[in-house]
Amino acid sequence: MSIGPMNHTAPHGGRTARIGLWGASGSGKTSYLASLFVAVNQTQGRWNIVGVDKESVDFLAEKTDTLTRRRRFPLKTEGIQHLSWTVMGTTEQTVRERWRKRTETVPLHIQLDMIDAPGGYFKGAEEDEKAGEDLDIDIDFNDAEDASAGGGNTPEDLIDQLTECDGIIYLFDPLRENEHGDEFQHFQWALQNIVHRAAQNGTLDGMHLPHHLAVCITKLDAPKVFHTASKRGCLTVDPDDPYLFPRVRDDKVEDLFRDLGRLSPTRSALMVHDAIKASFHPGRVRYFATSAVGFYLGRRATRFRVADFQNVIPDPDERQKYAIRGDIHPINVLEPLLWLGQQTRR
Ligand SMILES: Nc1nc2c(ncn2[C@@H]2O[C@H](COP(=O)(O)OP(=O)(O)OP(=O)(O)O)[C@@H](O)[C@H]2O)c(=O)[nH]1
Ligand SMILES: [Mg+2]
Repeated sequence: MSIGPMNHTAPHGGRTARIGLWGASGSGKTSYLASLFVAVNQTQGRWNIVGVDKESVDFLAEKTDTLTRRRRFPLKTEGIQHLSWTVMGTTEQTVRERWRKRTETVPLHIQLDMIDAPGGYFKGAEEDEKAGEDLDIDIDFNDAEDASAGGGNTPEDLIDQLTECDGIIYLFDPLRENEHGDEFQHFQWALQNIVHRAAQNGTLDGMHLPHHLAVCITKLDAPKVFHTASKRGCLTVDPDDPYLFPRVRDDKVEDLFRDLGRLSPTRSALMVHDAIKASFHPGRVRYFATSAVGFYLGRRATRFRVADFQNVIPDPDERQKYAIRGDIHPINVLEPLLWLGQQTRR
């Protein structure tokens, strides 16, 4: 597995999928990216990832270290950060011959240009103060100067950049929504501006945005989210997973999104769900239930135990609000990226 830099010209000649991350402050955007290297490693050699430039190489190396060795979460993002990675693997392709069809395995390289910005930007110019309260500010891997490299650095610039993306990963944090109930406020400011910009650019596809959208429920490992998914009968296990970690059934994720939305004081996530339906092409939206850190697995345990699953605990050093208890086992971190990468190649 490599995180070294590579030549910017893709060896496969494939096109780059530009992907933006969208989500309120503290919804888990940076943690999601920070867990990507481990998520790729989990595939046991089926996928590999390399940084395209130094900033992207350093991001993977530093953030992986933060989550896995230091067992801490990344700090609140300052400014817009551009990251560029190539994810390499193989895919099955159907080949039509004269009398029959057959599948063959072909190399697949997905160029990802990612944008990570502070969640406060999705509400417009006004700063989100609440989200920073629980985060430590003395160790900063997100150098503000680096972060502003490669494009403007205001909420309006972020809207421009998202409008130009092929795919968007929208992170919905049910814990934040449960506490603040302001998801729709965040969502609609950005959405209305993206639609407006796409209309100006002439890229609207009828009444829909041209983007593919991966809607990711974050923090599945958190007890409130996990128990809701469990009570609603949404959980399943992948028999190929040696640790038998629970996952949300593909056909239940969208229902879970609505169920979690109903638990919030304002039910604003229900309006987000309706707004997604109104603005994105139905065939271009997919829901995922994710966790950057995944469930806890005891040192000697060989499989998931529902009696002891929490991998996020109060920080014993009290430097940050939370710390990570054991190894991380990202859930559905690579999958949305592969889905977006594959969709946008077509
Ligand atoms: N339980 C759990 N908590 C998480 C997870 N990912 C992130 N968190 C928590 O959410 C907090 C915020 O995560 P970040 O990744 O910084 O969120 P962000 O969206 O990048 O935030 P901004 O940069 O402020 O917009 C972390 O400090 C953790 O406390 C996860 O997978 N599980
Ligand atoms: Mg961040």
